[in-house]
Amino acid sequence: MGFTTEHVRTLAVAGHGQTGKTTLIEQLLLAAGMIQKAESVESGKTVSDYTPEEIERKISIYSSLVHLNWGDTLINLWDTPGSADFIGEVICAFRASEVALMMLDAKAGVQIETIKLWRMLDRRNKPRLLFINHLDDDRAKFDDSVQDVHGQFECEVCPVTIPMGTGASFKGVIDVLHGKAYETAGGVTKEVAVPEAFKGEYDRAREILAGAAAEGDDELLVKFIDEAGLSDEDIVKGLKLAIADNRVVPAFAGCAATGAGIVPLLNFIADIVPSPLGAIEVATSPEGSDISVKVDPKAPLSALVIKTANDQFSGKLTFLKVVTGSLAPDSEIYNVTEDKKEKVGKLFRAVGKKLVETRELVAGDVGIAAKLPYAKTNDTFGASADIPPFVKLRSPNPVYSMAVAAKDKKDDDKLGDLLIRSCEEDKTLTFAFNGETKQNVLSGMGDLHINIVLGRIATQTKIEIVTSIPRIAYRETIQRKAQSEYTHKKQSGGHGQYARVVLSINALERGENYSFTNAVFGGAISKGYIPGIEKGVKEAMENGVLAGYPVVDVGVTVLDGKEHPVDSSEMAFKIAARNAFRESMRNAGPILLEPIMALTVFVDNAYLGDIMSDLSGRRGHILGQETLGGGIEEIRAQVPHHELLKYAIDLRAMTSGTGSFEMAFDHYSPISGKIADEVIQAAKEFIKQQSEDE
Ligand SMILES: Nc1nc2c(ncn2[C@@H]2O[C@H](COP(=O)(O)OP(=O)(O)O)[C@@H](O)[C@H]2O)c(=O)[nH]1
Ligand SMILES: [Mg+2]
Repeated sequence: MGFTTEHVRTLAVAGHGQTGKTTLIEQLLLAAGMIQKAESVESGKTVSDYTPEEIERKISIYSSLVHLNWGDTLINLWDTPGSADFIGEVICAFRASEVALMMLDAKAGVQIETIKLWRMLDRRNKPRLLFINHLDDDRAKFDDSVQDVHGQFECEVCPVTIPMGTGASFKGVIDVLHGKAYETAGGVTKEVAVPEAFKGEYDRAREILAGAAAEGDDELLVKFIDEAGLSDEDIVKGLKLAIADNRVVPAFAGCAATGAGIVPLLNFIADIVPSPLGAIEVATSPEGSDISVKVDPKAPLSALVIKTANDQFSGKLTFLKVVTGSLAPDSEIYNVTEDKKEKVGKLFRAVGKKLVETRELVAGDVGIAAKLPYAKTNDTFGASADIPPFVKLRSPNPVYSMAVAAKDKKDDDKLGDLLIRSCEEDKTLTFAFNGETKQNVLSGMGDLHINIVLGRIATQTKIEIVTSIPRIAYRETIQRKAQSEYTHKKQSGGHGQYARVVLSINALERGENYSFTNAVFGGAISKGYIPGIEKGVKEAMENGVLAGYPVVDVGVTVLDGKEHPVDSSEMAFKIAARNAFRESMRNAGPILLEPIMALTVFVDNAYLGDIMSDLSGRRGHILGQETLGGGIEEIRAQVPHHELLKYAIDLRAMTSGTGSFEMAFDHYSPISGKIADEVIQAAKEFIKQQSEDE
């Protein structure tokens, strides 16, 4: 069945882990008749947690796509993981969706990942709905949860549905917009009149909703004030504008375990949530500037690869969003990013792992193409090669790394290929050979993330993988000025070699890296040999004199020298310069520099003291601390990278799994004494080991 763009809705269901996202999706599918029975996450049989990794761990790891029909509306939903380890999957789902449906646990209110995800949505200015779940729990607090979100994010939150009781007395929800109540018992929901006992609450909620709807529209505002209220139609009209402009966050009450609150949510999505029509994707013009591309079914085809995945049964799956035009099965399209033609075979919609063939994906819709050979996450497809490519998503900085190798050396290449393929699917994963430390390093969003990637490869291929904590990329620099000279001379028999270089080195500001000045006076060295000298200096700077780490923040000035009319060469000057540099460095107070990371930690207030003292034990420098809503603390600090290699694991242990952090390289800072001695000793052993291996 074909859908027009106006009839499509795409939402990403997101929120802190355990808030009930996967369970909610079961109920939404059940209500729409897509499945016959809602399964629990514990049973391992839910539609959206279907991979072996998810079933084993009972959490969502990948963003899975489902769709359902509600009246004549097609609703696409992404079930996203709540753990920060899998944020890459959430980012993909956000990109594919016009709106996010944020899940909140009514007994916990705003939680750490709620804050991080909300900030991400703010940066994208993405409208969102709020589903306040777990209202059957005795500790559930609906109004407090609304206030929590309002206070934390300084946004207008207006309930569209409100609960009838909470905990054991929770009966269902009242649809404030249509003045109806929905009672849920024994898995069955029936529509009833608003009970007398809730009339007062209903009236108050209706007033708030009407006020929110009136706000952005002068005509509605006049009506609201003059007529002391708005009609259902006027509220719908006002809310549509308010949501599209991201001015209001409509909130819903419910219980995903029983399906309470589902029907009014689906009605709202179909009637009021904006369709993709006119939504904007940013692309890059041939001149390199940003251009806005509006979702438009009438323009020629363009589409965006949201992500790719490898399915056990169907092979490679490409999840894509059509931005303009429409995509038909058995067509030929152009992969603009890879500069290749792609043959599209069948097209599908998904219900988790189940794929349903579709005849068309219209602008704004999301779906799946199977077995496209070239497609990679972030690629752009077009009707022709001249379609401007969409901008690539930026991925967050990795927070956890592992050095990896195959136990059996002959598997190393295969392991490398598989990891490179994983990085193409998952943009928060990087795999690279670090020439400095001579290690293959896999980096990602946490130890769980890395272990799942490696675990999947190990089970699928039987390659035994050895992991270790990666070596740190230290640097070396100098503390003072020094000068030295070196004469390279080999003049016994045949064509000789001769070069003499006098140079001085001085310390530069941190981060300035390198400068090279030729101050040779009166032609003591011909101009033609200067590049050879610079090459020699640069070579010497690749391995410092302390522990063989790259040398940074040094200014080099060539002062004088001498050449021989026959025996001098670029090579001879390079060798002389290299030695002169090393000699100077030894005399210039060489020191080690270690990388310092900018760290942001989010923890519940109860752990603040522990985290602070732990950070000082890690030689951390606290920059600031802020109390956020919901009893959450945000701590910003600078901490040596060396002290953070296992922070993902340690923070989890210290906070019973609730803490979360982000980090990025900040600067290099000197180390001395025992800490430096250990680094130097370890580097010497490593270099010795390397030469023995060769
Ligand atoms: N009592 C109750 N349990 C719920 C509710 N929603 C989800 N759960 C349970 O909470 C746990 C986490 O749910 P899940 O859907 O996996 O959360 P997700 O991590 O957000 O996807 C599971 O044990 C669910 O059965 C609810 O509204 N009430
Ligand atoms: Mg889940």
